Amino acid sequence: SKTIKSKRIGLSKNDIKDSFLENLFFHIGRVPKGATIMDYYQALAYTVRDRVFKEFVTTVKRISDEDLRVVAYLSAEYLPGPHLANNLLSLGITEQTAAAMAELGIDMEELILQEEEPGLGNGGLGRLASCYLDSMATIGIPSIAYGIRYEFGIFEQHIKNGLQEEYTDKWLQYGNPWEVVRSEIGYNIMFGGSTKHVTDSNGNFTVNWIPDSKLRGTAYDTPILGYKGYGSILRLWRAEAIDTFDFSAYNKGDYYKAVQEKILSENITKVLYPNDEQETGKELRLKQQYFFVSCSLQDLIRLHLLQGRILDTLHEKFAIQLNDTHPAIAVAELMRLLVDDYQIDWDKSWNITQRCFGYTNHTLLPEALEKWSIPLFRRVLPRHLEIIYEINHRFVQELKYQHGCSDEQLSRMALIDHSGEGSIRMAHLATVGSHKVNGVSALHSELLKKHVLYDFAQLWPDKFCNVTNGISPRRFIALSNPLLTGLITETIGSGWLTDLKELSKLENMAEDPTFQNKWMAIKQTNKASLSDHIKLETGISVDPSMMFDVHVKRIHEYKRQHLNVLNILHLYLQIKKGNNKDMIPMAFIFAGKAAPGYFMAKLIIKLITAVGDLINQDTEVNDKLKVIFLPDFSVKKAQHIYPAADLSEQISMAGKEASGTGNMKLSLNGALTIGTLDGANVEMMEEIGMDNFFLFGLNAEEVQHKKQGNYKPGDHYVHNLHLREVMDFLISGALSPENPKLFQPIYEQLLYDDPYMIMADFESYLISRAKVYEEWGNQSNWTKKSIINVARMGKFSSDRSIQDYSSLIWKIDSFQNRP
Ligand code: DL6
Repeated sequence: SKTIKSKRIGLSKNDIKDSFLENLFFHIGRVPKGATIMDYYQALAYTVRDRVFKEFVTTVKRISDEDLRVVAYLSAEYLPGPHLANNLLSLGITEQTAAAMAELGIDMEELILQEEEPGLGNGGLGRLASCYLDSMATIGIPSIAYGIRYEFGIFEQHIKNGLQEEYTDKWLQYGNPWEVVRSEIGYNIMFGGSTKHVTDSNGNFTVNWIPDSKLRGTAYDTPILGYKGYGSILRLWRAEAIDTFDFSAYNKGDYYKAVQEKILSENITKVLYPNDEQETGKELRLKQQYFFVSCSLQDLIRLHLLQGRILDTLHEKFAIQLNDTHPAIAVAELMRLLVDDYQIDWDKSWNITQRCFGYTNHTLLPEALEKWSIPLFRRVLPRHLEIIYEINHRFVQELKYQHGCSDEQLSRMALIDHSGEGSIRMAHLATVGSHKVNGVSALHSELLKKHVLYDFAQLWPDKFCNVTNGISPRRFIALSNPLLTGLITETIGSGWLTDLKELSKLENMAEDPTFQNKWMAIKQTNKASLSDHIKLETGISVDPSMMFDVHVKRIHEYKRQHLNVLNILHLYLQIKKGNNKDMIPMAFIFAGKAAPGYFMAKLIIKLITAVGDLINQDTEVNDKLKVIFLPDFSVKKAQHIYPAADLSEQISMAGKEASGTGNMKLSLNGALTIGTLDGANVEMMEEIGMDNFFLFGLNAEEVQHKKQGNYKPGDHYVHNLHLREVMDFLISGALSPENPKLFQPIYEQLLYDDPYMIMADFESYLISRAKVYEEWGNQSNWTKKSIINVARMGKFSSDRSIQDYSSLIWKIDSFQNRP
C-alpha cells in the first residue's frame, strides 16, 4: 500500500502518467481509446489535485498541531483564473507532466486550454483576493478564504455590431474537478420574520429571532497551493433548501410548490451581481452577502470550539479580513452569534468583534460605497437591524460624551443615514467594528483619511493604515510569460519568483546589447502570438512590429478609455491631413467589460469599435494605426495580453482609481506606462523613476481644486485646436453614418460637464505621448527602460502586500519564520 500511496502522489513522469491513466479509468470511466479531450483534461486535473491535496493536508495538520493563528479572508469575489497550469507550476511538475502526456500522444497545452475559469468576480477586487490567496499559501500564512459559489459568474461578453451583449457564464457546465463538496459542513441561515425580546423568571434577557425562511449553506472546497509552498483553501458556500421536496404539496398535486423552496433557496447563490446596479432594492444581493458571511462565521466558531477553546479567545485564533464592505454585515452577525446564540454579554462580544475584524476599503467612488435601505434591511434581517441600531446608539453616545462631537459630526459619522427612507452605511459599520482600516495604495489611503472616512481618522488615527496592492508574479509572469521568465531566471536565478525584489539584479543588464536583444526578441515573439490571437478572435491582422498600446480593464468613465479614443481620432485626422511622415505605427488594444446597466460605458465600447471599423478598413491609415477591441476579458485572456504590451495605459482621473493592479501586471511584463498620478501609479513612478514613466495630467489635488472652482470644459474646446477637431469629428456622423447622433451623449457630457476632466487633461496627454514616440524611436533606449521597469517593480508583489497585512494588521507569522 505504501507504493500505491506514493505512486498516487509521486512527482516523476512515470508516476504522473500512471495516475493519469488510473484517474481516466476510475474517475471518468474511460480508456484512452474513445476518451475526449475533455475527459483527458478532467483526468489530468484529478491527477494534479491529488498532489495538491497532499500539500494541503500537510499544512492543515501543521496549523492544528502547532495551534497557529489563522487569517480568515472574507470576500464576495474571487477570480482565481484557470487552476491546472498554476498548480503544475506550484508543484514544480510542468515539464514532467508535459512529457508524460506526450508519451501518451496528448498535447498538454491543449488540455490546459479546456479549462473554464471561475469568473467569480467583477475585476480588480476579485483578482486581488486570488493573488492574496496565492501569496498566503506561498509564504505560509495560515489561511482560509471564504466566498460564494456563484453558479453563474461574470457574464460572457460578446461584441455584435460593435455593441456589448451579455451571455450567461457556464463555468460549471462540465463539472469542476478542482472542488470537493463537504456535505457535512453546512449551516442553517435565516431570513426575515421578526424578533421576540424575552426576560425569563431569573431576569435574564434574551432575543429570539423568528425567521420566516431558512436555508442551508454547504461548503465547496478548492485547495489552493502556493508556489513550492504551503496549502490554503478557498471555501465557497452554495445555498440549498433544508427540505428539498415538500411531500405534502406533492401529495396534494401541487408539483410546482413541491420544489419551490428548493428553487427559491438555490437562487441565493445563482448569479454574481455585476457591480453597477443601484444598491437599493437589491434584496437578493443583501441576502447573498449575509448568507456567505453567516456561513463563514459559523464555520470559524465551529473550528474554534472544535479545538476545545472558548469564544472569548476567538480573536486570538482568527484575524478576519473584510474585503471591502460586501462582507461588512459580519460585524452585526458576529455580535448576534455571540450575544444571542452564545449568551456572551454585549461589551465582551463587542471587544471580541472589534479585535477580530480588519476592513479593507477599495473605493472612494460615492456610488460604490454600499448603503442598504432600512425598510429592506428590516424585511431581510430584522435582528441585525436592531443590533446595528444598538451599535450606532453606543457609538453616538461615545462620540457625544467622551469626545464632545458636534451634532453635525454625529450625523456625518453615524451608521445610519436618516435622509429619505433611511439607510445603513456599511463602510461606517465596517470601520467602527474593526480594529484596523486600510486603503490599497498610499494615495488612496491618504484620500480615505482626508475625505470618505475623515471624521473616523481624526477620532482614531492609529486605526488607519495603508497596504499597497500587489500581484502574484507566479500567475502574471511565470505562467503568462514563460519566455521572459526563462530569460530572467537564466540571468539572475529563480529566487525572484518568491522574492520579487531580486529583480533589481536585472538593472546591471539594462544597457547590455546582447541582453537587450534577447529581451526585445521575447517581446516580439509575444506580440506575434497576440497578433495570432487577435486574428483568430476578431479577424483583424495586426503587424507585430507596430507599437502595442494596451488599455485593458473594466470599462468605466473614470478609467477614461474615451480619452485614449480622442487621441486615436487625433492621430487619424493627422494622417488624413497628410501629417504622418514620422508617425509610429501603433496598434491600440482594448479589452474589458462594461456593467450591463451602465449606458455610458457601453457607449464607450461602441465608440472604440466604431473607431476601429473606420480605421482598420481605411488603407490610407491602417498601416499606421489599428484599433482592436478584444471581447470577453478574463484572467485567461489577460495572460495573453500583458506579455505583448509595449505601452500600458493607466490614465484614470487622479483620485479615482484606488490602486489598480493592471498597471503592475503590464509593467512587470516590460511595458512602459503612460499614466496619471493616481492609485498605485504614484508609487510605481517613485520606484521606476520619472525618466522611465510617462506622466501627464492633473494630480488629485488639482482635480479637487478645479472641481471646486469654476471648471469650464468648453474652454479647452475653444482654445485647443486638436481637441476641437476630434470633438467635432465625434459628432460629424463619420463614425456612425447610420445614426449620426450616436455619440452625442459623450460629446455633450465632455463639453458641458466633463466629470472626469478629459478635456482638461487632453493636451497634457498629447504632450506626454509625444515623448513616448520620441523614446520609441530609439529601440535600444526603450528596451533599457523596459528592463529598468521590470527591475524596479519588486515592491509590487502580492507577497509583499501579504507581509504588510501580516505585520500591520493580522499579527500573524508565516511558517517560514517558525522553527
Ligand atoms: O484593490 C483592488 C481594486 C483596485 O485595484 C481598483 O483600483 C479598485 O477600483 C477596485 N475596487 C473595487 C471596489 N468596487 N466596489 N465596490 O472593485 O479594487
